[in-house]
Amino acid sequence: MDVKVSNLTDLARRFWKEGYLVIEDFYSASVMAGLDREIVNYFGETPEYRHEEEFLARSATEVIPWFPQNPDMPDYSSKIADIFDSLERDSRLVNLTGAILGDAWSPLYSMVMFSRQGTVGQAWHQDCPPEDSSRFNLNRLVYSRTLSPGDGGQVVVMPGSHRMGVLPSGETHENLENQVIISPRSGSLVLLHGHTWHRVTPITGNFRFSTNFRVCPKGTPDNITDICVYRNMRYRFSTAEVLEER
Ligand SMILES: O=C(O)CCC(=O)C(=O)O
Ligand SMILES: [Fe+2]
Repeated sequence: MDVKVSNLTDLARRFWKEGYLVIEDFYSASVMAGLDREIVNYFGETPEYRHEEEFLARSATEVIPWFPQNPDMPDYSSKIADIFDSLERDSRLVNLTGAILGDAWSPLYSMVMFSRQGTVGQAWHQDCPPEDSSRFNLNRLVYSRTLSPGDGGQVVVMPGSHRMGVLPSGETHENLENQVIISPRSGSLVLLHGHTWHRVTPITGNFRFSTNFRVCPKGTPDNITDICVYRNMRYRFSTAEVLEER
């Protein structure tokens, strides 16, 4: 897809109205094939969980994270990190990010999130607490394979919810009125505001994963996504602790 300077303003306006933006065919099939190969190679079909048991049980979220660009990780490989770096350096992605956040923004890290076949996906959540509207992360999600509705693993968002405050408490995977279901396609880029209510439907087909190049406005603490808001709790990852029951 052509992300031209001339339509950057329009794309940014759409993002700020809806709290998310989907651009199909952003990356080419050959680039996606290379990314897909590395991720499948890293995880295999049935990787082990790394989150605390309590989190997995309570959050109704089954993901296994990988931070391929983080040199402090024991499994870091500069050759693999290069692949992620080159996707992130794409000038169209850089320009679009700047159009949305302004010039002052900083990268967080990239994160691949893997979900095994037959698992629940991800419950409704906000990546960080929404009380201060100036403090948020921006997800820049890339999908290397197409997931049709029958495969599950669909991304569900609530349009405009980045301005609607805290996600109401309730059922973790409930269908909400006005929700929008995004079917990721190979090469799709999905931009998602961290305060936007979102979830991932159960994985009925093969395993699925997303690659997220997270960024935030400059001056945002780099642990901005440490506390996640679910419908039944607020959870802090660094201390593996339920901060609030809801
Ligand atoms: O895996 C996805 O499609 C969505 C991931 C997500 O919720 C996030 O990156 O914050
Ligand atoms: Fe999220």
